Amino acid sequence: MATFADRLLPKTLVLFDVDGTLTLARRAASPEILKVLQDVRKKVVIGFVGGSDFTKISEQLAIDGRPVVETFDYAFAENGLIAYKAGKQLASQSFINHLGEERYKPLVNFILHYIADLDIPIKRGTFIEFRNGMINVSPIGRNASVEERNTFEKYDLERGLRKEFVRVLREKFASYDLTFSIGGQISFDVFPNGWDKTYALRHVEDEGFEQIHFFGDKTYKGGNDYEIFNDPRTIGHTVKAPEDTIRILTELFLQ
Ligand code: M1P
Repeated sequence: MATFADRLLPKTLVLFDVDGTLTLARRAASPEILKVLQDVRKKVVIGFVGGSDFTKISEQLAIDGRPVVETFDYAFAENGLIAYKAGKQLASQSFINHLGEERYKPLVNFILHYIADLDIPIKRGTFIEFRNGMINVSPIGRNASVEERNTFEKYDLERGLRKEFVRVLREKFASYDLTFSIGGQISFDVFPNGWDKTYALRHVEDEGFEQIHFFGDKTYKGGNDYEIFNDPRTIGHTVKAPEDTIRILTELFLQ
């Protein structure tokens, strides 16, 4: 059971998506939002729930080089498959253990063939990123620069490249019970059904919180914030950018 007795509202937890909610896509958080978060933390308990891996989120949310597990009470990367509370790592499962090597190999082989056959203007490197709780698949490759990302995102929006890729995978690997989630600019995440951001709630459900707020930008159906935003355990807030997050936090907790 969490105590957080130093907070004015110790039974209120506020969780945040990262990209589009606390930061611009893949960018570092602004000093302004980091200051608001630390002010809010004096009142309530705070945490982030990102789809990305822990290292990337840590870089984005670091304050003066301090580890994020010191500046957030709960840190959930890969939808909560990597989880920390008060600086200590919590036990979790892994994608490969869940799926098994025998089923994983045909999936990876199919994805790599599909990407090899895709005729897109540029390709870079790291087309599949293997993470603890998921794999991340990118047709252009995760080594793309910021400019290349932006160009690909536009190109994909016009052509529905990722949507079609995901449609094919859903059909071909229907028996695998996997979720394919387009959460960012150049890729999509693949994880077992139920391992969306609601997975993070498993780590806090016995902690005695009376209110759990969630802030996210991709709260629409198909977005990677949809499930946790609509979960009956959370009070959802949709934002379009970090400025919205600051505004709502100020209205709710800083006046
Ligand atoms: O947090 C949203 C997504 O951010 C990244 O997506 P992309 O590289 O496509 O912009 C990835 O880390 C992805 O896993 C994550 O869901």
